[in-house]
Amino acid sequence: MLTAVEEHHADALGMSGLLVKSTLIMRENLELMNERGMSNLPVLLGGAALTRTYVERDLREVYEGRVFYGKDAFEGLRVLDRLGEIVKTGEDDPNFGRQISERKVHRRMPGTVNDAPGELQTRSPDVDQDNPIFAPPFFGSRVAKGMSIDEISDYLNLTALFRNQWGFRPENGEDDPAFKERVSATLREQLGIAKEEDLLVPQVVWGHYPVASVGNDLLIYRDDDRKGELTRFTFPRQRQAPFYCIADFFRSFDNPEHDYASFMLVTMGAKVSERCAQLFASDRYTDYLMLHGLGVEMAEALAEMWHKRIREELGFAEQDGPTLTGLFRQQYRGGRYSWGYPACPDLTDNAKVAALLDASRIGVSVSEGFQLHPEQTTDAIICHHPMAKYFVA
Ligand code: B12
Repeated sequence: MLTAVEEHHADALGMSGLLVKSTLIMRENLELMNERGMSNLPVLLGGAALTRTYVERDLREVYEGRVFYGKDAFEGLRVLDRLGEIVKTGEDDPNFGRQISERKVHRRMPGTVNDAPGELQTRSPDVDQDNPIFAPPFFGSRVAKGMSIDEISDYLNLTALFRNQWGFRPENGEDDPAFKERVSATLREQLGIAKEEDLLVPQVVWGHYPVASVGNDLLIYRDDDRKGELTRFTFPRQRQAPFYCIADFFRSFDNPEHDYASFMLVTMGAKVSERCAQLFASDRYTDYLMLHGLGVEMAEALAEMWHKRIREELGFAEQDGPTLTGLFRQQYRGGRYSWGYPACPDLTDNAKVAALLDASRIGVSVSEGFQLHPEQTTDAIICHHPMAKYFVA
C-alpha cells in the first residue's frame, strides 16, 4: 500500500477491515507509517469489523497524523472533500482527524451478575444432558462438488443481497414482495452471466465425528472407540448466567453415552474472486459490486443448504420450520456456529477446521491472518442439541 501511495502521489490512504484481525493489522500499519515519517498522509478506515470509537480514540492515540472512520463510502467522500478544501484554502483545522474521542464509561450497577466474583462454571447448569443423540451415517469427512447453482440460489437471503450488498431500496411506495420481484429480474440476469461464464464453483467438505466435552473443550475423535483424538477446540464460556459454552451442547467425557458433532466448510471457489478483481481493475465498479455481492451471498446460501443436508443426514430435518426466512432465524433443531462470531470468536480455529476436514481438497487454504481463501468461503460446527442457538460468550 505504501509503495502505491508513493507511486500515485496519493492524497490519502484508505483501508478496509472485514475481520477483527484486520483491525489489528491497521494499527500496525499506522505505527509503521509513523516510523517511516509518512504520518503527513491522512488515513481513512472502514469495514464491518471497525467501530468509530476504535478509530477515533484508540487509533488516533497511535497515529501522529490524521485518521478518520468511515461508516460508509459517503462518509469517506465527505472527509476527502474537507481535506481538499484545507489544501485549497490553506485554512487548516488542526483538530480535524486528530481529536481523540472521549472514552465511553460503561457503568455497571453493583450487585449485578457481572460483578459476582468466582461465578465461572465448568458447565452451564441450564443445558440439558438428556437430549436425544443422533448418530451420523459415517465418520470422517467427504467432498461434494458440482451442486446446481439454481438449487443453491433457492437458499439466497434476498434481503441481504438486494439491500445490503447491492444497495437497492423499494421505490414509489413498493411493498417488500413487489420490491423483491422487481430486483429478482436483476438477480436472474446476474445468475445467468455467472452460469454462462462458469464463475461460481460450489464445493463443500463436511464430516461427522465422535466428540466429548471436558469443561470448555470439545475433543474430536477419529472413531467411536474414542481412542484417537484428532483435535480439540476450546470455546469461551459466558461469565454470567446461563454460563453457556458450545462444549456444553455435547455429552461430557465421563458420560457413558457417545455424542457426535458435524463440521462443514463451503466455498464458491476462486474464479469469482479472480473475476471480481479483474472487473475492479478495469474500473467496472457496478459489475464488480453485483458479482461480488452475488458471490458472497451464494456462499452464505450454500452454507444454509448444506446445513440442511447435514440435518437430513442426522435424521431430524423434518423438525425444520416451514419457510426459508424461518431457517435464517434458526428455526430448526440445533445450531451452526462459525468461528469469528460471538459464541466462538477465535479465528485461529479456522486453521484447525481446515486441517480436520482437509480443505485443500476443495482448494481452500487459511492465511497467516486466519482468513479463509478464496474469499467466498465459510466454515462451521453443527450441533444437534436443541438448545444450541446463537449467544454471546
Ligand atoms: C456477507 C458476510 C460474509 C460473506 C462474505 C464476506 C465478504 N468477503 O464480503 C461470507 C459468507 C463469505 C463470510 C464469511 C466469513 N465471515 Co462474514 N460476514 C458477512 C456480513 C454478514 C456482511 C459483510 C458484508 O459484505 N457487508 C456488505 C458490505 C458492502 O459492507 P462492509 O464490508 O461493512 O462495507 C461498508 C462499510 O463498512 C464501509 N467501508 C468498508 N470499508 C471501508 C473503507 C473505508 C476507507 C471507508 C471510508 C468505508 C468503508 O463502506 C461499505 C459500504 O457502506 C458481516 C456482518 C455485517 N453485518 O457486517 C459478517 C462478518 C464480516 N463476518 C464475520 C466472520 C467471523 C466471518 C468468517 C470468519 C466466519 C467463518 N468462520 O466462516 C468467514 C470469513 C471468510 C473468509 N474468507 O475468511 C464477522 C467478522 C468479525 C470477526 N470476528 O472478525 C462479521 C463482522 C460478522 C459478525 N458480526 O461477527 N462473511
